[in-house]
Amino acid sequence: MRSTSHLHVAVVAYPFTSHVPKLLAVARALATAAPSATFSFLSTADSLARLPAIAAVVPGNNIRFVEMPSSDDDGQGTPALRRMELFMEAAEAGGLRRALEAAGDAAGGVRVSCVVGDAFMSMAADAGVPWVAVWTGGPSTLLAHLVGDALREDIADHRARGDDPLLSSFPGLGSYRVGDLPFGGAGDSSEMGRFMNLLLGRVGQRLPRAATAVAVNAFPGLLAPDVSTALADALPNCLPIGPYHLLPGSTAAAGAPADDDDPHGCLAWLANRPANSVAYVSFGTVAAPPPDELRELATGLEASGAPFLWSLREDLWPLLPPGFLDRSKANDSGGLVVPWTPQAAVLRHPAVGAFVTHSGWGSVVEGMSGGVPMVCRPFFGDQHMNARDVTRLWCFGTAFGLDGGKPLTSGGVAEAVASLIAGEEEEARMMRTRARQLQARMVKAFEPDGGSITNFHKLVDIVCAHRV
Ligand code: U2F
Repeated sequence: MRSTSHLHVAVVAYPFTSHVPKLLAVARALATAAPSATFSFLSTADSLARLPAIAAVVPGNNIRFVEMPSSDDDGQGTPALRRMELFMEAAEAGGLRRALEAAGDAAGGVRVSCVVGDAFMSMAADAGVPWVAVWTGGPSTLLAHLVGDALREDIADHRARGDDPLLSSFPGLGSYRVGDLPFGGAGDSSEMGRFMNLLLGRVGQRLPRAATAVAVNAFPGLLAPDVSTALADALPNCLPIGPYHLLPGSTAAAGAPADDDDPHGCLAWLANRPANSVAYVSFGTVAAPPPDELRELATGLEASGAPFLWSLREDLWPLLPPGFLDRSKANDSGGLVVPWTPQAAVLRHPAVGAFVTHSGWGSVVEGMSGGVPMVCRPFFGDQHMNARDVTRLWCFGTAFGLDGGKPLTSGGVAEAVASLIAGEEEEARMMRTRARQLQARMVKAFEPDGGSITNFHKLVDIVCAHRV
């Protein structure tokens, strides 16, 4: 246990989508490892209000929650993109610095000695104290953002010509295609695309210049060697400590979620299903399939013959095929559709045998931690690169929509799900085996001398080395 007098660490969240719980998992782990230090967790009031009560509980009771102003707007009815823009403009214009000062005042005048911040909050580079950045997305995508403009220029020609070569001239990116990249695609001309490009462009410039260390949500040895090497070359103290949801002090490490984290009774429903029989479906917190795909997916799930648990935003339920929800409510179809699940626990449940996912990075590593093979349907951002890794590097799943081919159809879903769950063919058997092998490697990484734990202790030392 470290001597931590006058140590005040601010953990700064990017207060949108699923970034807050991921940063909180890191904060809880650090606060557990350094119980005499003070931790201030900074996020907006509404994002903090959405966290389950259990999130605040750590043995040393040393995390305090500090509200960051969301914007001049009241947030009610303001579109999500506008709220993100207003928040980031304010944070860039001195808002983060003022929030750190306020955190110091609230801690009895003990100034913040180190910022551990979501890499999206890259204005922390100018906060005047060491900045430890936490990357929540796919690590290969981080590499693409670090190359940034050089890569954009190179791919513009390819896109204009409509070819899709491997990115062999960029270290670490040689297994990916132009079409896998998180920027430069059709979505980039959207308002959201422009906002994310600006935000991630700043991240790519500031991280190598100003970060003291960068945490990534992977365990050592998971990434392809050329990706790991390129990240280590580009970044100071690049530390794979993940998956973050398994770090010491996390709810996953502590066991099953509290009942109020499972208001729709998903775990009880799973308890009545045979091992490896259920298809779990979720597209995370942002992505939504277009209406025709949603219907194809629903029809395909029913046709697969597998029981399914589907986390789907309620505003999309009216788009499901006629009678689908009634059949699932009556349990005739063997399905359960709910607006939210305790996903990490669901994926660790023995009944789950396949995961239909948007391949957001958090979902990919949660699926691995359950040893569950995947069907990917990537939409935007890092999701194509993540799906590429699932299908070609780790080979424990299939994908729709990679290389511009194989769109999601009901027949494709039925076949992929049935095959991953119980297919006798060699490929399906191998995918199930590889999923279990990845899970076993992840478990090893969290043993006392495992790779993630060793790196986590290095991170704790870096964070605790700075005091006021
Ligand atoms: C964006 O990701 P998302 O929030 O859409 O996706 P994930 O990284 O997969 O994280 C989703 C989290 O939400 C949780 C789930 C994950 O931790 O356990 N969750 C849940 O608990 N219950 C549910 O019913 C549904 C989800 C972006 F879209 C991705 O491309 C990026 O990789 C990601 C990076 O942070 O951010």
